[in-house]
Amino acid sequence: MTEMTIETPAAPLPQSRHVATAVPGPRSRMLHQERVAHVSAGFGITLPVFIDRADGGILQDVDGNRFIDFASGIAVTSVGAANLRVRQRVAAQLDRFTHTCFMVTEYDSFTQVCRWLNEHTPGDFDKRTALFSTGAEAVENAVKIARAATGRPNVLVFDEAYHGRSLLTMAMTAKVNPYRLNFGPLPVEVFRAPSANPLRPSDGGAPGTVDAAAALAAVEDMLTERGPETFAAMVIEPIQGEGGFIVPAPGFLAGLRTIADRHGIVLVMDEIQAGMGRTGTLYASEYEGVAGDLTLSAKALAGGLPLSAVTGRTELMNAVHAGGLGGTYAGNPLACEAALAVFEEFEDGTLLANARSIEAVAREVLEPLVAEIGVVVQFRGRGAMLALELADPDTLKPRPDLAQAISAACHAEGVLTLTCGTYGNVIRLLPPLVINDELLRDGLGVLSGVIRKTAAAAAPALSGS
Ligand code: PLZ
Repeated sequence: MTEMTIETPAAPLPQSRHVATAVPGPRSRMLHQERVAHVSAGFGITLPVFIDRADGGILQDVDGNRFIDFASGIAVTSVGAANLRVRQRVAAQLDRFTHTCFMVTEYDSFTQVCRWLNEHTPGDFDKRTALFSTGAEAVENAVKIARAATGRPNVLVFDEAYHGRSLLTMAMTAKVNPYRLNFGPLPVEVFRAPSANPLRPSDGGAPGTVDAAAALAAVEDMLTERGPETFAAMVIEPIQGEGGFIVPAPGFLAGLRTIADRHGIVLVMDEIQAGMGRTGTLYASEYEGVAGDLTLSAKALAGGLPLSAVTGRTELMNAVHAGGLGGTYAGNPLACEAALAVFEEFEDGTLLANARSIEAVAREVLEPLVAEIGVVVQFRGRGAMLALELADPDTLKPRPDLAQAISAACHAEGVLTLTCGTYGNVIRLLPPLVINDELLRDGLGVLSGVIRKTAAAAAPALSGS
């Protein structure tokens, strides 16, 4: 048997955009053909290039193309995809052991991750944490905990929500295609209330007319009709992610807090996409001064390793019978070490400041497009969770065709953008918080150039040119 050695790349990955071939290049095309021959067709793909290395703000593919990363693996690699602290801690743990199963024998890193989350999640009350692996698992377990604590069955969720792909969480997710199509029947205990989307009010009112009070009255009506005493939990994203990077009307989250308190409903803050520093505060709900009874963390929590958490009031977290929570890989030791490295990265406040300066730079480059180009109807978001919505400026009819065309053109020029939204007409930016200023400006420059070109080609009258 030949001896294996771990080769660490000697040279740092250049932090510059470089388009060496057509995108995707020949090697990626070949690998993609092989993928199709072996991988279930059920997985979609945003950009079919195969990644060889990633670090900082760059993804390098097998053809030598270097893409500016405006995706972070969907808000995961906030500290970079090859963060030194993460690599060192995980490597040291690899040498000790990879797994014991926390339900079989214990290890201290699990406790330390829970301790940090108890201390840093919103809410000035005594807390406990439970660790799992994926975001959907955190959501499912929050519902289990809320049911065990309240003895009630029902769950309230909102328009435009995304909470996962497992059977319960896909029922909690609003969008049918691709998430729910063909996968029913769905659990019947999930009810959906209007959200407070400032651009597209659920009540069909004119844009900008939504106020939190009206949306909250609709939530109360919904609860009254179904019986508030049947609801265990109310689950909300402080900024809705997959649904379109929607920042709810001010006061909406605080109003939900009041309603939850009035009816003894557990308020679950799904911070899986918006949390862990993404928006410039550790948790996005801090902007509204609202604390969930349970707060969910995942994605960026462990710098790319699978780890998720439910953190919340001790009386809720401890209402579950011993043995009621768990999972073979829940709080895997490699993932826990990675999370401890991520916490160290957040310690001096630089990453949070980076998120805020990413917003400032992106606002400077992208916000003028709203006035300049009719179909860019809104620039929104917080910190490094930002989006542009494409729609007809008069009717607000969504233009997913333009969002797709713009995104594809960015990909061809070496900038990895993602789309989102109920209508697929939103371009979202989720750069790693460690992206340098030059790369950020280069990527934003490509995006704004592409938007101008695409809008002008699609509808000269609307582009203002
Ligand atoms: N809650 C708020 O954003 C995951 C989904 C990608 P998992 N969002 C990315 C896809 O198409 O599958 C997400 C989220 C919020 C829960 C989840 C679910 O987290 O780790 O994907 O299970």
